[in-house]
Order: sequence, then structure tokens, then C-alpha cells
Amino acid sequence: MSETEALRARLAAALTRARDRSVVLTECVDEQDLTAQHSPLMSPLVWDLAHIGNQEELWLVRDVGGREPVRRDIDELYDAFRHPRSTRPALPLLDPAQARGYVAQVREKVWDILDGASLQGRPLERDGFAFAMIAQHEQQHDETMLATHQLRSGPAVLTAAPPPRPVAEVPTEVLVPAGEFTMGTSTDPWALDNERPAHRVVLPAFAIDTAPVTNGRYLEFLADGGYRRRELWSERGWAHRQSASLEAPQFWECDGAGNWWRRAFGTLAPLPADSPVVHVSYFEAQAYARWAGRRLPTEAEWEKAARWDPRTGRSRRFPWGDGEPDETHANLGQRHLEPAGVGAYPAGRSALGVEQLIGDVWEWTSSDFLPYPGFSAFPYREYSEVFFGGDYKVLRGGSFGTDPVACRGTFRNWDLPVRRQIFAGFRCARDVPGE
Ligand code: AVJ
Ligand code: FE
Repeated sequence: MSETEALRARLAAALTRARDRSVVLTECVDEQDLTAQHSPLMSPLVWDLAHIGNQEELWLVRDVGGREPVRRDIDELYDAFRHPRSTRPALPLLDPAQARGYVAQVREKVWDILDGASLQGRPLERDGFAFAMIAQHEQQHDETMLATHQLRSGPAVLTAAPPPRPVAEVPTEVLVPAGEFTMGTSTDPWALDNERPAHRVVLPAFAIDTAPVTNGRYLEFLADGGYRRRELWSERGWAHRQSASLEAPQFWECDGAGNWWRRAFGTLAPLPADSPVVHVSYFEAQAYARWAGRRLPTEAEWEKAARWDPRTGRSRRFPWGDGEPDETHANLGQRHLEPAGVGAYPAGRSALGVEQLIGDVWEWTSSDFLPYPGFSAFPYREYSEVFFGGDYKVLRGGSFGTDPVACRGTFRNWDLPVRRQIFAGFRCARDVPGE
């Protein structure tokens, strides 16, 4: 098989895996559930489905393929910038059968276009970028649909094996020595615009938690009055805590005996003490860190802990090396429906010994979502550029609901600091003066 044929096969596999997952997420509920609004923060599932097809049509059928539009008339309906999520149920959307037919029709054309694509030449096609971008886009919406499932009420419809159990105790924190490292990438062919270009960053020494903060530790913060103590919260965080009446992470429930439970995908289960806390906002993470006498890591600190190899001075693609994740490295790809206990992925450890950076939970960082020096929007401003400016906080590492195609050591996610329907947790860091 030639290199181009191997690339074609990898792109086809990524597109197929994304579609299989979109089908899983949309075939397990009835029409009513597909078109309903499960939260004003989310689109109806049927909007995500047709939007996936519409992006694929715009970039692969029309742009790369140079073909005639399949449905130009629906572009406006599925433009995320025209209609806020809360207004989408009222739009004259394709119904579930029409949406399924549409995405299948687009995909048929894409197979033909992929067959004939040079995968060289202009940047959009080089190394199959546009096809990989569309696979990542579908997987990102699949994770969003998974979050919609988590908000949906009713009995469980999704199933998955439980995550692996911890195999070893992990030390509390890892010391990262002062010095320069390479952040971002200029060479990863499927990296998105905001991950580029590679640039050198100098950091003072710091210490970072070996693993994400667990439910057990978070419960100590809660029991110690964490949600009532003004001094632990930032000004904006406290204002939000009050107006939103935050008392605990989303989906936590306390029973009459004072025990905490967690509702996930239609099932109520005892809170697993040793697993990463999930469904907390940036503001809650920040308050916890202050309570613990620590702080959130910056985005650069997170990436150095994940990628920098002190033996070679290089930055790796993933904590464990340059190779793609398999099921021993990280809890990714909706293989499980919850984060794994701390210590469950020793094979995923970084060169510095930091664990579970990839998978389990997205991790809030203290950094605003901003462009790297030398950033240039590609292929469209609305992927990243319109979100720069400081309203959004960066999250790193991916969750149990993130597919490997949309996750790597350089991958940047972002959201508003009040959001907690995403699969987000965090780890803490601290300064190490005099190192
Ligand atoms: C990168 C996850 C913040 O879902 O809003 C999907 C990804 N961009 N369609 C989002 C995205 C366009 C984006 N996030
Ligand atoms: Fe989108």
C-alpha cells in the first residue's frame, strides 16, 4: 500500500468511526427525544446530526470536491452563529428521518471525493487535513451530544463497560523544573489552527498534581464549607455561585443519611471517591484550589507536564510518546461512560510521571483562550478566532467522551467559566520558589 493509500484508509476509518458513534447517540432514543430540548444550553440532538452533515457538505463536497450543493437551502438553519442553541428547537429543522437521509447522502459523495483526492497540493487537502478536520468536527459534536444525553431525563439508554480499576497509588505531585519547552505544533498534520505554530515558552519551576482532583477530595472541600466561604472564591466566581445557587457539582445528589450520589446517563450511583470530579465550573475549580492552598495550572504548565521529555528536551505528541492512544493509555472515545479511578492508566504517564492528563476529564486551566504568537486562522475564522479575547477559559486533555482523533497533547478546548455540563474536572499546581 502506498503512503497515500494508507492515509486514505486512516481518513476513511476516522470518518467511519465518527459516523458509527453519531448513530449510537441518535438511534437509542425516540423521535420526541431527538427533537426535544433537554437543556437551553444544548441543541436538539437532531440539530447536531444535520449540522454534522452540513459542515461535511460545505468543506468536503463543495470545497474539496468542487461538487454542486446537496442542500444549499438548509445552510442557514445549521449555521451555529445564526441561531443560539436555545432557539434551535423552534426552527423548521429536518426531522430525524430527513436528517439521517441527508447525512448519508453527503457521506456517499464524500467517499467518492476521498477516492479521487490527491491529499497533496493546497493546504486544505494536504495530508488529508479537511477530511481529518471533519472527522474531528463530528466527534466534537458527538461529545456534545453525549453531554445532551447526560442532561436528558429518563431511564438509561447508553451502556458501556466500567472503566479499569486503579492499579497503583500515585504520588501527590510532580516537580517540573524551570526552563524552556516547545508549546504547540507546526508539524502535526491534523492539528487545528489554534494549536499552531510551535513556539518556545520559558516557565519557572512549578509542582503539578500527579492526577486530577478526586470526588473524595472535592467532598472534603464541600464539607469544609467550601461553597459558603466567600474568601475562597474570586469576585466573579462568588457572584455566580450566589446567582446560580451552586452547592455541589452538577448531577450530585445528597440523600437523607448525608451520603452523596451521582446521576450519570440515567443511573444513580454512589459517588466514587477515588475518581476525578466531573461537571464543575471553572469558578468551582478555582475555589477548590484556593481552599487546598494551591492554584490551577496555566495552559503552558499543563502542556509542559504532558509533553516535555527531560531526557531529550523534545515535546512529545502525547504524554507517553508520539504513538496514538490505545485502551491502556487513556480513557477516551466513550469506551466507558465515566472517568476512571486515579492510578488506572500507568501506561499513559508522561515522561515527568504525571498521570491521566489525556482522557477521563477535560481539565480547566487558569489561561484565557488566546492565539499563540504567529497564529493564523485556518480554514475559517469561526473555528477559533472569534472566541479569542478573554471570555473563554482553556481546557486540556480530553474526557472519557473525547475521541482520540480530537485529542492530543497540543489540543485546546475552551468554554465559559460558568459552564459545567461539559465533562470537566481539574488538577492543581503550585509555585516552587527558589528552584
Ligand atoms: C472546541 C468544543 C468549543 O463545540 O463549540 C464544533 C467545537 N466548533 N463546531 C464547540 C466546534 C464548531 C467547539 N469546541
Ligand atoms: Fe459545529
